[in-house]
This record gives sequence, structure tokens and C-alpha cells, in this order.
Amino acid sequence: MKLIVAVIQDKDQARLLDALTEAGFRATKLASTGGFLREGNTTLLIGVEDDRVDHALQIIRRTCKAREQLVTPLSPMGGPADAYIPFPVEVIVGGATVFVLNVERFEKF
Ligand code: 2BA
Repeated sequence: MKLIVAVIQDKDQARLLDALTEAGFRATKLASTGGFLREGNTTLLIGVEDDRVDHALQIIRRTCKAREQLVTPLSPMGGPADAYIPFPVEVIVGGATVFVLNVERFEKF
């Protein structure tokens, strides 16, 4: 068994959960925050049998879109704040950031 940990954008979570449920996967949704943007995103925990991992990844790939986002970086640590002129930069936020972990043991009581 594997545990898929997928960090996705909030905008994609409803579509992804619908598609996963429809295909017979089970998932847990966690509210998370990206370390860089400090904005809300969604982390899904999806426990799957080994032979279904690729199918789950296919659904994630199909459902989650990369988007451009404008970010104004925080002032640099230790630098003179008055000399810092913040200007927005564009970053491309996933798709999905996906980790596939081996599950040593799975129990359900
Ligand atoms: P954030 O950390 O808020 O990052 C959002 C986007 O900002 C990233 O998109 C990337 O395009 C950019 N970014 C992140 N760190 C950067 C840096 N040090 N310098 C320049 N640009 C940077 P994604 O790569 O698609 O990541 C989306 C979200 O997935 C991340 O949100 C974070 O919550 C999670 N994530 C990405 N890589 C991860 C990792 N190795 N471990 C844990 N979580 C990760």
C-alpha cells in the first residue's frame, strides 16, 4: 500500500475529490499553508493499493492546473527596510506537488 500526499490549490480540490471518489479512491482533506506564499492550499492524503497508484496520479494530473500568481515578497531579513522597494513577481503555482510514500502497516478499527 502507498500513501499519496498531494499539495494542491484550493481551487482544484472539489473537482479532484469528486473525481477520486467517483473512481473509488478514499481521501482525507487537510487545510494547509504554503511556506513560500503563506497562503492557504489543500493537502490530500490518499491511501491506495500499489496497483492503483498510477490511476490516482493520472486523475490528479488531469484535474489540477498550474496557475500564475503575482507575489510581493516580504522585505529581506536583516536588510534595511527603508531601502527595500517591494515589487510583485510572478510565480507558477502547481499543478500538484505529490509525494508517494510506502505504508508500512495499515489498520482500520
Ligand atoms: P508555496 O510554498 O506557497 O509555494 C508556492 C509557489 O511559489 C511554488 O509553487 C513555487 O512556484 C514558488 N516557490 C516556492 N518556494 C520558492 C522559492 N524558495 N523561491 C522561488 N519561488 C518559490 P509549487 O512548487 O507548485 O508549490 C506549491 C505548494 O506545494 C507550495 O506552496 C507548498 O505548499 C507545496 N510544496 C512544494 N514543494 C514542496 C516540498 N518540497 N515539500 C513540501 N511542500 C512543498
